[in-house]
Amino acid sequence: MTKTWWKEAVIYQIYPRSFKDSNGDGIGDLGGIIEKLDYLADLGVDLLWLSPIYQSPNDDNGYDISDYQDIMTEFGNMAQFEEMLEGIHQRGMKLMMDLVVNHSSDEHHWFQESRKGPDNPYRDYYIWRKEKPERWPSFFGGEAWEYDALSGEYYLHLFSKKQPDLNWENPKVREEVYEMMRFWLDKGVDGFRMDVIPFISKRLHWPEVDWNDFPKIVEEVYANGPRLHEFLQEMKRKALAPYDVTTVGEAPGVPPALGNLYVGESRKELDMIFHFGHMFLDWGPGGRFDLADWDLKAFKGVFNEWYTALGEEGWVSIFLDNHDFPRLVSRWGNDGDYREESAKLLAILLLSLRGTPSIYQGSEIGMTNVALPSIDDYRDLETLNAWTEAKEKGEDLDQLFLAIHQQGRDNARTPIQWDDSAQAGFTTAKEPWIKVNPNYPAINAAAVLAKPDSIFYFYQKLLRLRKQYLTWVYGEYEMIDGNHPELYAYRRWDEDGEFYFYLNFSETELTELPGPPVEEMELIIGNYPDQEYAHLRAWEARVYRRV
Ligand code: ISL
Ligand code: CA
Repeated sequence: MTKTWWKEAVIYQIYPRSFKDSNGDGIGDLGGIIEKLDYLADLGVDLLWLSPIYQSPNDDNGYDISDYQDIMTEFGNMAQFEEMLEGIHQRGMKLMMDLVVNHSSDEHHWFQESRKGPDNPYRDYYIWRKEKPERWPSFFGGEAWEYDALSGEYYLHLFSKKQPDLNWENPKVREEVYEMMRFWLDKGVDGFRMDVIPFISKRLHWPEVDWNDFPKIVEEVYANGPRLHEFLQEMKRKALAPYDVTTVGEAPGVPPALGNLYVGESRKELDMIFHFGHMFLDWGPGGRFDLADWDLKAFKGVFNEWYTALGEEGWVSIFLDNHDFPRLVSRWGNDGDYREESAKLLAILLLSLRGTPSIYQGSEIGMTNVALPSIDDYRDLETLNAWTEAKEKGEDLDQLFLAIHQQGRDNARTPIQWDDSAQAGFTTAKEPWIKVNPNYPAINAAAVLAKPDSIFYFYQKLLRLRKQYLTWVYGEYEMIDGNHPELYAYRRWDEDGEFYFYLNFSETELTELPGPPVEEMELIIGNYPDQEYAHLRAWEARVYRRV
């Protein structure tokens, strides 16, 4: 296994709109990030990933970009960007930008030109068809092909209507993207997280698809297209190779068996991918708002399968939540009586599976899902589109509202709770762009910073342990008692050491711990103040080193 800085690094994802507002307009911004760099350095993370900060009409909060080489006016300007980058580097951290090049905004001048008609020089920057391919569903509801009256044809948008897909078959598009990447690389950024990168190569025979099996459509029609790997290799050669930077591809629709095509070391494509299996365990066939139960066995199975499939050849980035999913403690843990314990347990898991961990902002203070009282409080277009669609179809809105509370993307997008003052100290404005979670008086950064055994310091400690014990990074991984419905136990080992991880994903007291007698091992960290050797209490997690 080759050793590199990005395997040893820990990512911290910032969703700038909700991180910290520095100028009182209710919207997080670069000034806010600059204010909090010491906080992040103190936590001990290495690589900051910023969700998009480019010019955007914000149909999808910046994932619809109208100018790739300018900073979103609401977030600040290029001078502030440079100040921020310098501040990050001064503190020994690195910066990863979000690269959203499957699609642009419809307000990008390329699309404005492209719409004008078949003779426009930008026509082939996007994907136009006189006849509409049938039954292609978009991720955000409705069809993925939209009629454009000005041009008299249909264009493809896998996401919202305001996110037309770029035509990667056109070499000019590819050159534009590489040039834009070099613009940021020359400024000194340290890498890219690539939005839905498996989707950039399209299946040009435009197959008709079975509308009812969305995950299958994603995997077999939208992702892993015929020229994908050619494009990624070209991107590596033409844009990335001369720089010492790293890349993480967001990889929905990529099954484990295809993983090494993306991240296999010899392929020279991407360094890592975010794999998705666990993110869909609690989705029914109807998708995100079709609530289903998940079970620990399947959850463990996802990580096992990826570990086995990649072997010593490829690398992943591990995430348990991000800006598109519920908060990790609410989804995989218990955000009621055992919020602290289960948040710490999940921190152990996140930081000790094989792969580069990605911490989502707010996890380190134990932030939870939110149940905002009215649909009018919601901002995410996926949520709002689902609501409109359900209303039109006369579906059960109460049930949908429950599902929104449980699964909606805005769960992860409420402002970071900095302290217990008005608006959680996120903004001095009367109203932030989205409501603050009402639990902020109890759950906030000031509170965890004042409490020595808090979730924050637990993360800090784990981050140090990960640096101290590189076995947690490079060591082999083996699940123990994989069929256990409540216990997630595993072993990590190499020539420098051997570690046993015991995580109780339940309130049931577990009395039989598999593996060597724990009395004979050294306790490295645990989420209870003491250890009762033979028992793993509710949501208890302990890590041992064999001596
Ligand atoms: O959340 C999902 C579907 O509802 C995922 O299946 C999918 O990974 C996600 O929609 C893709 O996410 C990325 O691209 C989107 C953007 O809205 C997300 O915020 C971004 O992370 C379009 O750019
Ligand atoms: Ca602001």
